[in-house]
Amino acid sequence: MAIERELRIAPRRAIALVLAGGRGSRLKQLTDRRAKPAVHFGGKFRIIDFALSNCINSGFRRISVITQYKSHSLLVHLQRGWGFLRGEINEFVDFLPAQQRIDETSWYQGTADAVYQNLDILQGHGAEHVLILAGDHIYKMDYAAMLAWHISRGADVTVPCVEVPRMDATGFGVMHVDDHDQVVSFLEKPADPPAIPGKPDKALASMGIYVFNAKFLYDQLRRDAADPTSSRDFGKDLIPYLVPRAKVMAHRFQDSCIYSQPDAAPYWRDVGTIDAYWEANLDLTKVTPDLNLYDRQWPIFTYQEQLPPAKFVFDSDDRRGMAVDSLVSGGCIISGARITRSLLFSSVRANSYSSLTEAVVLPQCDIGRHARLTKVVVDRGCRIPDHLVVGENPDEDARRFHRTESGVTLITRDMLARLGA
Ligand code: ADQ
Ligand code: ADP
Repeated sequence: MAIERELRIAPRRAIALVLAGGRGSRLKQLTDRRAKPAVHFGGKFRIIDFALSNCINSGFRRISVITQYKSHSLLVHLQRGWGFLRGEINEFVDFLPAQQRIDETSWYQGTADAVYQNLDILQGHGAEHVLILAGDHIYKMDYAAMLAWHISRGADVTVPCVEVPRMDATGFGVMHVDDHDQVVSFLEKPADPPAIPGKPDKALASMGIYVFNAKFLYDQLRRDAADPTSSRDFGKDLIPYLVPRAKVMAHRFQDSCIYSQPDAAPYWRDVGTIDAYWEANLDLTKVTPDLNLYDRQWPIFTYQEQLPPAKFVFDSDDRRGMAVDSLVSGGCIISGARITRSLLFSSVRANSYSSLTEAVVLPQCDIGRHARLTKVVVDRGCRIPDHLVVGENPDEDARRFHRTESGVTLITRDMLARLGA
């Protein structure tokens, strides 16, 4: 009975730290002015909303977001959308910007340093467990189930993991586990990732998030900070150091646990590149997307402006404005334009004779008359000039915009300004 109660209240007694300071440089110009966790996703969300919603849905109510790189857009979003927790009953989402609390000369170095520099604040909360999360993954996960698993296994640290194609694992921490799922080896971003025994094409990748017993974490952060050879990173330093010395357990990721369909593949995406970002957004336009955003048991919370409904109108030439296999958000007006397999964020205007195909269009864009865009990501606030054609001439697209090898073109305001548009 006592253990059941302990497991039930553990999320309320824990603290969740969301690391949101990284740039995500592989997202190219999309993160020129905002950190990756602030990047828009899925028509009305920001990437960080997924980790934060998982916290709320799992019963974690004390959440600190650690920020560093270009945090303005992220902070505005969090202040507007995530202020609903109640301080008077010890619930909060607060911010820990890099502020040189310990070493007056440096910003956060690695991820472990970002936590270490806030040790005094963290200890002040008197938490029993610390959940360390990344603000830059898209997934739905029951952190309470993971914490209960961590407690019941008597672990010092728990690292959730997913099976990924072996050669995709070069960007991840890759581990081996024993028969009881205790981690026996951990290699951060190996050039030649070791396969899972018996599964030569798969590797077991760390999701880059961790459950720690609080006191154990604080001791380890102090030890790491005193080690001049450490780069102060969880994946590069702390976890590999701990694997042979402590009880580090690997927890198999399950898609928001009890709520997912029994046969659904677990959904976890690090939308770290323009291609992955475009694909994950476009996936939502499929009849049955891999990510279910319509699950009322596991809602994704966000800030949303008050906007009128999307509107589809005939233009003055009697041309029908229409969208098929597409998601169109509030405030959009589709006037005589054709939208196919596309995802439009809020307040996009698509004007007469324009067409969008496999386009991801961020908020407040204006698509000029006769513009024809295919396989694009259009950053917030772009005014696409009349007659612009993208997606039909790779060389020209690469010269004017950022075009990936697989043929997705990213268009930003700065690129359009350089064109004189
Ligand atoms: P990476 O994703 O490469 O690998 P990293 O770039 O350190 O890890 O980012 C982790 C998280 O911390 C991100 O949410 C980022 O925004 C944030 N962050 C990065 N530097 C920060 C700083 N100085 N201050 C505050 N926040 C910061 C990690 C692990 C791998 C694992 C992958 C899974 O190291 O082992 O496989 O995540 O994606
Ligand atoms: P969001 O991330 O909300 O979509 P924007 O795309 O408008 O916001 O801008 C991202 C960040 O860059 C914001 O913090 C904004 O203040 C800043 N910003 C926008 N335009 C400029 C500019 N021309 N020069 C410098 N900073 C800018």
